[in-house]
Amino acid sequence: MPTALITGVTGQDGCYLAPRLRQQGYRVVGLTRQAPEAAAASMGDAAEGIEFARADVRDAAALVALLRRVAPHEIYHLASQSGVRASWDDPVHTAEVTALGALGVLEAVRAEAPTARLLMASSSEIFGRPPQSPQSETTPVAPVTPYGASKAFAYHLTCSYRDVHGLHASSAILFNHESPRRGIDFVTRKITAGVARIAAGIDRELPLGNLEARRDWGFAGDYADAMWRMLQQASPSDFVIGTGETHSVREFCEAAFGAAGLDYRQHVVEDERFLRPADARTLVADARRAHAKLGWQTTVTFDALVRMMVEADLRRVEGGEVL
Ligand code: GDR
Repeated sequence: MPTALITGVTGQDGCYLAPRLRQQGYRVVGLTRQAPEAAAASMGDAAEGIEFARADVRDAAALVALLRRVAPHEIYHLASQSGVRASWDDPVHTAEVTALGALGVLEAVRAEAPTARLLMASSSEIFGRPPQSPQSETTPVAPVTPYGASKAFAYHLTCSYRDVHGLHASSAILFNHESPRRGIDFVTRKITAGVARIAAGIDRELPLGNLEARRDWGFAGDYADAMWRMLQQASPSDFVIGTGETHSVREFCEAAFGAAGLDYRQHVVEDERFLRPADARTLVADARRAHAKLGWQTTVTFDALVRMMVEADLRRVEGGEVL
């Protein structure tokens, strides 16, 4: 039975990746900062069959000891401070967790598990405000945010550890990916939770930042599939993962409010508190390499994704959950 170690297992992507690996017969060890009971509770059904290990990714010695004990065949490094807006509020913390945490994982793998396969969860934010659209594996890395710069640091060192130390290490350059498990601070979930509250009469308005920002939004379950496929390749390499379709925040609002029979223009208000010091304007993936080499395809359209998220939040509010 192969063993997979997933860092940041309680996050959205871990909740899709862990059950997928379990279904395929992996032993899955999930790294979390939380107590195992709290981690399992936050993951719900997705926690089934996972062995939890507790450590902070900034603790290099703990990572080394963990790899020695677990002896993983595959490592998925998903742990991160993943809020772009939040990275402006605390850039040093972001760099410690997202940049130095990734370096600690690379070092631990080099020292204790040099034959394991490593997947670094990277981000389209490494491209900043790219001169070309769509973005592919050859687009220049030029981040404009503390989060993007931290992910770029991890990306460059993953290339370097692969070339210099011969690790089977690959970066998945993931564009925005969403689901009903998305954190409430990200714009898609903020919108669908807002729709559910407004539909239930709990709220009337939804304050948002830049409505014209465009993103390539896919379904998180498909991105977990891409990560697994990447580690099944004989040789390591980096892949851009995204749908190739772009929509504005405004279009997301229109679709999400529309799915609940509402008109977003009557509820969405622009609020400068949610504007960012710098924001990537249009990010859209050219994932042709992933299609060709990994046989990877998306399975959920933009409209289906929006409906899935709105319906899940409507059900939560109906069930008495406070969003
Ligand atoms: P992003 O995701 O920064 O792209 O990073 P987010 O959903 O936070 O923002 C997307 C776009 O929406 C605009 N926006 C708002 N965003 C938030 N959060 N709240 C608002 O009220 C709001 N109004 C408008 C933003 O300005 C932005 O343009 C995500 C994260 O998951 C990263 O970890 C990941 O690496 C990238 O996607 C790919």
